[in-house]
Amino acid sequence: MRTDTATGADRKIRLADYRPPAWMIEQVRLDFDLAPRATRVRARIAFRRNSQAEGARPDLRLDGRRLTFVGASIDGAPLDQQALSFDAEGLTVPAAALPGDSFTWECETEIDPETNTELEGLYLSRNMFCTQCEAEGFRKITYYPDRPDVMAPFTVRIEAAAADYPVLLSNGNPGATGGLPGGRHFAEWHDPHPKPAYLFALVAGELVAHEDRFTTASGREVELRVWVRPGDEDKCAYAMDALKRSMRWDETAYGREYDLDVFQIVAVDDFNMGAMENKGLNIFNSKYVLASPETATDADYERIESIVAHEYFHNWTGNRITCRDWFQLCLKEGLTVFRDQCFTGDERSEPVKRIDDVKLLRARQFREDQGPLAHPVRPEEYIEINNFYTATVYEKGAEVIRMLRTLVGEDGYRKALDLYFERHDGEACTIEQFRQCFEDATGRDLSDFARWWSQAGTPRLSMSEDWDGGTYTLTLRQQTPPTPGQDSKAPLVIPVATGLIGPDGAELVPTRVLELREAEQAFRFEGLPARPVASVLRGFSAPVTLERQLDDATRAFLLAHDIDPFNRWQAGRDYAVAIALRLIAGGTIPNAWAEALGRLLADDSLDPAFRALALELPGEDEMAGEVVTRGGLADPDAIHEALRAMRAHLGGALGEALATLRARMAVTGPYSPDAGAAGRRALANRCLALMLAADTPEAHRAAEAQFDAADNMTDRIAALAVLVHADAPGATPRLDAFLKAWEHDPLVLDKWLTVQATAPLKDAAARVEALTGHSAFEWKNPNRFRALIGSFAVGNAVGFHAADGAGYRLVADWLLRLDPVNPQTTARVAGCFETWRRYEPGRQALMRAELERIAAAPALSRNTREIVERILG
Ligand code: 0A1
Ligand code: ZN
Repeated sequence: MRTDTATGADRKIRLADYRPPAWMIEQVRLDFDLAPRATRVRARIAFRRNSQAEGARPDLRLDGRRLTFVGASIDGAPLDQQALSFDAEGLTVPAAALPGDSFTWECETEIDPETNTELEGLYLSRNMFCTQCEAEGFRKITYYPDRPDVMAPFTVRIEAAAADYPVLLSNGNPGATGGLPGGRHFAEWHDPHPKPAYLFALVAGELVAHEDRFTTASGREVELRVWVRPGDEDKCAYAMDALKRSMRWDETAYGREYDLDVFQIVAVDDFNMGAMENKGLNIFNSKYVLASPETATDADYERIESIVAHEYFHNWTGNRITCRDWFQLCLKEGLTVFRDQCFTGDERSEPVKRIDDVKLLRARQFREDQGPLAHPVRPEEYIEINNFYTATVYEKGAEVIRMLRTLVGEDGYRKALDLYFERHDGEACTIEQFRQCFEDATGRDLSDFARWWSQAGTPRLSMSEDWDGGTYTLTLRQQTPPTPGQDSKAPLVIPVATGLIGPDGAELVPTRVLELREAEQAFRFEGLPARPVASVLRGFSAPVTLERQLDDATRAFLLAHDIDPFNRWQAGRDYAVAIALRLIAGGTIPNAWAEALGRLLADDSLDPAFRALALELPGEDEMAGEVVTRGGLADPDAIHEALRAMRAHLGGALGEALATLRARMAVTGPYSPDAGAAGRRALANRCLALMLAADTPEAHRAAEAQFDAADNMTDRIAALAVLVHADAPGATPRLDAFLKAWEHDPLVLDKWLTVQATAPLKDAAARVEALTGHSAFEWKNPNRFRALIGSFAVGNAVGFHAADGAGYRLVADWLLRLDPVNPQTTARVAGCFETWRRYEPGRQALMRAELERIAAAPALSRNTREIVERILG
């Protein structure tokens, strides 16, 4: 890692060094003259000295990267270029050249969107101009104080060739439009809400709108538009529907209305992330907008719904109230993820959503928190901010908000949020200001709770129980292992939702939130008629690992009786983990396991979506974590073999029941992505996968027939996946047919690539290598790269961890190739190496060698260097 003395590009930025901006902005006017190789940007910015900053008049420091400076003036007087000092990160106008405490800066720059492959700033995606300014992309458009605590209203004028770019969009409300000589035209936009530069957006291209309207609770009429390429207009209805439901939900659940005359979403094909909440003009990865039954799965529909909601909810949590600095990123992201999780829970099934979210949290965030990339929800330093859009900031950030709600109750939570919106509307805030709203609204002291934002690592919760014939005592202990830069940890405030179940399965003591504040604390439950079975951490009330020794019978008891759906699912998961660990250690599978799952399967009072989750085995990565938690080192082959044997066992033991249930779950009538139908398909397809694990001819025939007859992508891709992953004879002709049917649709081709990249086969690396030569693999597109290389690296333990190192090598080769083109996506995918210390010495050495090879690359980007060097430690 570069040391503290590093300067320029690799400098560490620290929260402790935060200083208020010296200059604020009253108004911004931007004029764009669009051309692929040479876009001209004229910025007219009214600066005013920040009254908070004292002392002599400061210099004017403006961020700027890869800009061609054309000229500048202050209050209309041209500046001599010699009067400005330029460096790789921007320019400085010395205080002596500034006329007073307020002035207008005008500057013209030229940029080259066509060669901008990093997809940050203004770039071209299939001949469409679009922007991505979060976190620091605006400085690639013009010189500007590119920091979130400088907020201003923007007026934008866009001029371009009318034939090539008929649609011209920016933030806010539309203004004048018109034709110009030479086949050009223009459009103006005005955004009255002061915003930081990271929320700026511009789009220009050949687009068509799917239109609708929304009337807000107070009667404001809003025009809604989802913009896509011609030909995709029949794939936007679901995104639009999700948008309208989100708008209504934010009014009902938070009292938050939309605040402009138009709300627009644009789908773009080349995008580093999922989507971006630019004020009034959200830009989306097309993967999270476009859906039709033939091209999108149930999971895609649900993702579209939640991302549309997430970006929309940012309008209040992120845009109207933004972050003071990037260390406060969780202020908008944790809160907005929590809000979108609740939305999905309300729109679909709350318990199923909670289980899905916890699975994701454990797979991504626990993995991060327990490895070399661990950092607090609010980090204290960074080199490249784009590397901190992490599962910890997002998902653990959301868990912190959820815990707050649990601690202060629904009413307290709503009062605190109302106060937050009222007190801080239009401001750039900190976590402390957010916390203060909770303290003021509820009267609670949350100073100890605040450690959740500053202390990294996943706490381990252990428990012991005592029963004296009438009183049950639960003793809870917490301990957080050290993380990089944080050797010793203090106890956290942990809400542990707990219920007690009687021996007959009935609820003895309903859920109560135990507040664990100390390293160890005992909780007594008196006057009980019989020794209870405790259901601890119901609803996963805190992001901790619960260490609990249970026998199989108690796990089966909880799986059968717990009224808390999350813990019911968890009991099944723990049961499966215990069996896998036993198998790895040379043990056998008890028959009672399949019997317990068989009973659950047959229980039609249970939501099919829940049953589908309960039938799913832990993943290989999760198992590696379990092995390490118990002090071992993971052997990927042994883990894979154990899980394979368990699936085959279930497929054999439950064969008939699976076939019958699958048939009963068949959905009739036209496809609908609603949660009920999706749950039935999920259960039917889980049955199919287990049937295939038993490798019977009937199972193969069933999968082939399902693929051949499917009228929707969910069933088609599920059948294809089981065939391809089993290397079944029926796989190749169907892969070919799929390719032929969908070769014109890149988003569907991503599925074709991923299905093959995740096949757990011995020669997986060679297969993926071969696919990198396929014309479907346009590797500079982030979706394609993630679909093949990314999903191989994190979704194919057999291939990635191949004992000869071929998987690691393949991924490292491709990371090195992508890095100069797109550092942001490279750095994200490089996170696949973060678990290297979990594995047996042979794998460790191989992974380490690849990491060192990447680190040694001469012109490695700052993004990838930071990640790889932190992983190496
Ligand atoms: N704020 C967006 C995600 C996002 C973050 C960074 C980006 O570029 C570095 C792009 C998008 C969200 O939370 O949806
Ligand atoms: Zn977000």
